[in-house]
Amino acid sequence: MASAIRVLAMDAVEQAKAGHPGLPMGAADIATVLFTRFLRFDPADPAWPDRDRFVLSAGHGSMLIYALLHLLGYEKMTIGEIQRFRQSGSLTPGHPEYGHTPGIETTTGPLGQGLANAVGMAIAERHLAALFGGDIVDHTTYVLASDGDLMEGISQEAIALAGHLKLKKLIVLFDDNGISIDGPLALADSVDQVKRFEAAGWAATRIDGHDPAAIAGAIGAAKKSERPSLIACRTIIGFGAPTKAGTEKSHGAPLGADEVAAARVKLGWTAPAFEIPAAIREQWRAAGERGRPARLAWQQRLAALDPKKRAEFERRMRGELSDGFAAAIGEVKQKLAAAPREIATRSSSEFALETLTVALPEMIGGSADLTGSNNTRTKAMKAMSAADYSGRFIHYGVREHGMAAAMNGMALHGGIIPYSGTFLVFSDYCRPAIRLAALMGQRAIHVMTHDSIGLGEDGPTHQPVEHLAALRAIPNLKVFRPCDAVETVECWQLALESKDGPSVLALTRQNMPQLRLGLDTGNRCASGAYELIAAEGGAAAVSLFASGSEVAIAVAAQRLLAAQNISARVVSVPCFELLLAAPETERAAIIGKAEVNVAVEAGIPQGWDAIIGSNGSFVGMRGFGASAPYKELYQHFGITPEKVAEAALERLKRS
Ligand SMILES: Cc1ncc(C[n+]2csc(CCOP(=O)(O)OP(=O)(O)O)c2C)c(N)n1
Repeated sequence: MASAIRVLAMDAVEQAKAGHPGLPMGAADIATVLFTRFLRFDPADPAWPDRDRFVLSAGHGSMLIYALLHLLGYEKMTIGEIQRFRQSGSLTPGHPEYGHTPGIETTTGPLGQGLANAVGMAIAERHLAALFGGDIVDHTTYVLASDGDLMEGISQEAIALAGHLKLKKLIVLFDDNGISIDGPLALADSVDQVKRFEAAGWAATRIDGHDPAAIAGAIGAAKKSERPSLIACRTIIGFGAPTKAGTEKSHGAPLGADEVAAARVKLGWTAPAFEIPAAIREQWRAAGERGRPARLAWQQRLAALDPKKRAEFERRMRGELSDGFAAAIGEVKQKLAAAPREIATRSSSEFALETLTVALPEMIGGSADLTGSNNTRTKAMKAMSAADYSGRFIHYGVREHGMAAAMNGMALHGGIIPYSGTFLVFSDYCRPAIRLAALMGQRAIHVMTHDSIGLGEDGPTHQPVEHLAALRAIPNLKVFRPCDAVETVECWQLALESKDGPSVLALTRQNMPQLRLGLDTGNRCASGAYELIAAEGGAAAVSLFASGSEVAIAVAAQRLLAAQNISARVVSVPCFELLLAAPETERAAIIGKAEVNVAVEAGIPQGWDAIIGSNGSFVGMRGFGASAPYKELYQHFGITPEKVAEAALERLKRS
């Protein structure tokens, strides 16, 4: 059965003239034991909520999972798809892609991410089991990880968190083949992975990864462990290839016709390319049917559940917001209309979260050790711990990258809307995971506070400058920068409603006046930008655009211009992506037709030309920040109403 995986992998790579045969050939025995004897799944319903999860963290070995899906009877994974490995539109892209191929739990390729996603999946499982009971939620998360996965820094964050939370239903099968692209691992690494995992609180063992009995024994023991488990499976990369096995030559290139033919002989495989002998195919199909009774029994248990509880479970797994959500938004807005607040937007966010997290119990908050600064923990939230998985606040520790990747795992698992906190400047530490959330269309919400030089004395290491632009560059990520308490709740609403992608909420440390007074029942941030203040007396000569903390500066600049009889309007721009996605006529109306456009934002200008045009004037940052009280910094860098008014006047003179 394992040889079937091996030949499919080498044949598909050969046909595509690209790909990685080595890992699938080396890990075939591990995968065969796991998928035929342990993994609980049903090809007839790849999204069955209580299935075991399998994450191929070493995504370059994609042919391993494609071969498995084909052999196990996932309907869409035909032999034709295997033959079209890496070709346009096939279900077998170079690296496994979530949402593209049924049976793929997460997009992998950037090493280390899958392992960290799996930690999030295992957290989600424990949390939902605590809420809905073991009859409904009781599954294991398995990972196949390579040397590369374990060399990546993110793996340390992930395993430390998993060990700390005692995620006993997480089992990592380490393809311990001692080879990476450059050659023997000894060139670059000499870590004892078993000791490393043990130090992080895992159960860890070392076995022969080509011995089915040893593999089964180790998985069986891991399933009984009270801790997460590492099984280091000593394997030979490219197993079966007569001259290239055990070397990097089998890692990332076709083996070549002669080697493939010789491997067939060595493996005792006589069938031609892409043909699986009937007897072996049957055994695989039988393995694929193993999980059906378990799924049907689970469905019966779900059907027997208290109807309210069942409806709630199903709603959460569908990712739909609760009926109480709209009312919760309305309630926060009403409070702000009745008693306006001059507070930092990070505090406005906390104010909104106090109500939203009650309406949406699926929101699981957290922070990378900046809870008191990010204001992401609401009063009623208990911390999640190994002793109590029902807690809804995760102390991620100083592990921004692991946090963002675990959030992706929770979102992918379903039933949870993860949100987190760190400083905006550390978005760089989360970026690879945020990018993958965007690629996979996952709703992970990042609260990122201290969003500019406005954070003040911590200085240039902590002051984001290029971060808004860098985040806006990620497709399918929404970057929100609200200007006051009302915009903050509106941006939260939009982030929560963005079912198909992640969001960043960039929030201030410093207080902001509430600019939106009165009650707006609609969401003015929904089109990404809107006219906050119209020009007095007819058409505007100047349009002033700003986001977040600089909107108040634009408002003050408008008054300065008015004193000189220049009519200006102020447009608040809380979300570029929504504005740029708005219908052309709507966008044109928001941007307006003033003679002069000026934008102000305490960041670099990159990206603003899409709004203000190449003739627009930009007031903001051109280099790094500095260490001083924030009001002085705004003066020092010339981000002031006077400078904005000056910029407008200068442009008017020139035009
Ligand atoms: C973050 C990241 N860096 C680099 C790569 C490119 N890459 C793909 S596989 C690999 C290493 C291969 O070694 P290993 O993980 O041991 O896999 P094996 O050779 O056993 O298949 C590298 C560096 C990547 N996919 N992700």
